[in-house]
This record gives sequence, C-alpha cells and structure tokens, in this order.
Amino acid sequence: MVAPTPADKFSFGLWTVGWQGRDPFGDATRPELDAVDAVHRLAELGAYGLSFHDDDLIPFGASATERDRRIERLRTALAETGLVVPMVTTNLFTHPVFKDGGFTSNDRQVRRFAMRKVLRNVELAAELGARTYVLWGGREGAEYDSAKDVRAALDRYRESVDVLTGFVRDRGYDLRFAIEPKPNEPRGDILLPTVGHALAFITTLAHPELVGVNPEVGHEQMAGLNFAHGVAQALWHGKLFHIDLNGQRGIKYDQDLVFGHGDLMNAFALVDLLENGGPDGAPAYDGPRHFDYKPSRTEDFAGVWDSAAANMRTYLLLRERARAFRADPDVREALATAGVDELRTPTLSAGETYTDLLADEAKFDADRAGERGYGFVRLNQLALEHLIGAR
Ligand code: ASC
Ligand code: MN
Ligand code: MN
Ligand code: MN
Repeated sequence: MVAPTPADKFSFGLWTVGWQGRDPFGDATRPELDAVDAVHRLAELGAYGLSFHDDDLIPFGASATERDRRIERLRTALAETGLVVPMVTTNLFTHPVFKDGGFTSNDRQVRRFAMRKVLRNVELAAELGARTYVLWGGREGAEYDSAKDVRAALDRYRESVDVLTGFVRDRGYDLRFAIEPKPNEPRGDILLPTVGHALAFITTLAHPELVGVNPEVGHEQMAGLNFAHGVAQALWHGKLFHIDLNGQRGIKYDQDLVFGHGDLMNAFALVDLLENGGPDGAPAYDGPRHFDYKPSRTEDFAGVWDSAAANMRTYLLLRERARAFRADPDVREALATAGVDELRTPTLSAGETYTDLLADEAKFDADRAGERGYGFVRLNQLALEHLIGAR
C-alpha cells in the first residue's frame, strides 16, 4: 500500500535529484546526473513524471544540434520507461544576464531575451505533451526599494504573461500556466511573494482562465504562512494547477527538505485536503504530486535515491493516515462537536433577507453562545494520534 505506482502521479524535477549540492558556501558534493539515468531511476522507484527547466536538460547556449540530441535522448528514455513530462518550466535565474530578473529586469533587452527563452521552451513543453508550464520568478524582485518600480514591474510581468497566453492560444496548445510564489531568495524580496499575491495578480490578466498557481510548501512557510490554508484558498478559486511538495522548518532559508521532513502536522493536513477534501471525500486535486526538494548535500547517490523514495513513501503514508482519520467514528463525533460541518450551511436561509436577519436578534443569547466549547484541541489530538500511528 505504500509502494508508489504511476497511478499515484508522483513527479520530480530533474533539478531535484540532479542537484549537485552547490550552495552559497560550498562546492558541488556530487557529480552530474545524466537525465537518462534520472528517468530510469525514477521510473524504477514508481514515479510517473519528470519535469525540468530548459537549462536542466539543455545547457544554456547549447547549439541547435546539441539541443536536438539531448531532447532525443530524453524522448527515448521516456519511451523506454513510460515516464511522462507533465510540467516544464524555464530557468530565468542562473545566468548573470538575469541578475535583475527576466520578465521584470530594468533592462528592456533582457526582458525581451527572457520572453524569447520562455516562448521557445513552451514550444518544447507542448511537443512533449506537458499540460502545465510553471513560472517561478526567483529573480523578479529587488534588494533595495529605490531600485525597483514595483508597479512598473507588475505591468511588465502582466505584459509577459499575456504574451505567453496569447502564444498558447494561437498555437492551440493544451497548456496552462502556473505561477509559483516565493517571498525571498535569491532576491531580497521577490514579486508575487505568496499564493495570495499571485491570485490577485491573475485577476488582472488578459486570459486569467489560463493561469493558476503552483504553491510550494517551503515557500509559503518561509513567509510564516499556513501552507494547507494557502492551498485551500487556491482550490477555492479553482487555481490549484500544480503543486510543489517539500519540507521546511520555520522561517529561514529555503530548505527544500523531503516532503514531511518539516512541519509534519501541516503536511498531514495538506494530504488530507488534497486526497479527501473534494465532494463526498473524493480527492480535491487530481494533478501531479510534484516533489521540488533537494537531496541534502551530505548525501551520495544512494542518499539521493533514498530521499526520492522517501518523498513518495511519506506522501502515501500520510494518505493512509488521513483516510484512517476520516473513517474513525471518534473523529466524526469530534468533527460534529467542533461544528466543522456546520460551517457548510449558509448563514442566511434560502430567501431570507437582511431584514429577516435583523429581526432575529431577540432570539440569540450571546453570553450563552459564548460559553460553547468547540473541542478543537481534542480533534487535533485525534489527528496527531492518527498521524503517528497511535490509533
Ligand atoms: C523552480 C522552482 C523552484 C526553483 C528551484 C530552483 O522552477 O519551482 O522552487 O525553480 O527549485 O532551484
Ligand atoms: Mn524551494
Ligand atoms: Mn518550486
Ligand atoms: Mn525549489
């Protein structure tokens, strides 16, 4: 039951298992990983998908023949293993040209270059059958408030996304965009720092229906936010187009730990939401369960594959625990006591007006209602006991 299969829709970024462990203080601790090996290993472990930045697969500045050769090798590996490419994204952050951003660089020529880089890779994404194109604007931002006109930057961000959705529509691609928020790192402050900022930005676009969000566990938690709440709101807006799963321990640098190796209670709540949060307890999300983590630089390749497997195993274990939690009669009773289901009842009755509501005042005893105990702590303890396998 905890052996992953392609039906579980687990996918990994090529840059995750391929991360060589370079950080701001130290060199690489592992050799390069060939994309073909990554495909084979991930397929053996039970994953269904691989995602990549253009530069993960094709080194920046590679010739057209080299580009074709690399794509062909990937295609062969995919055909051999049955792995698919559900999502593709662009690297607009590594090369020095992007030091002040891609779509929102102060340098207009850089912005034009960034747009061309994305358009070419969107074409590749569509050719490989990807359904989601992620936009992570890690360099879109500033260290100094005087250095960036934020409103002009948002104009340029919108302009770029509008060009992209126009391109996809003209070409007839079955592809949607997902903006990935992050509050900071590598920039001091990144534009569209949280799920909420991104959702508001999307409403201003020419084709908002083609743009959603790709929330990452650690990115929201770096801002001190509740990830499961952010995902719930994205679902509520119909905007959870993709998700980046990993682990983060509090407000600090982006740790990209294995899923569950950070805030485990919130990971439990998240899996419960994704798997049981739809109508009648059905899954609320049917897209890829995508891991965007980094195997710690202490690990050799054995550790890389152990950590890849750990992501999937943790997700499946949490899925199992969340189902047991939902099925437990004590939990059902605690949920009823807590009034969790009652919140689904509209506050006004059908046909009731504010005049009716105002007339209702005399019947309500606020002091009495204020005495109610909600039993939330007991409910949370039941969740914890299911999570740790005590029930
Ligand atoms: C992405 C993405 C991130 C970053 C990071 C690169 O595309 O989703 O969080 O790039 O993983 O190291
Ligand atoms: Mn991250
Ligand atoms: Mn990510
Ligand atoms: Mn990441």
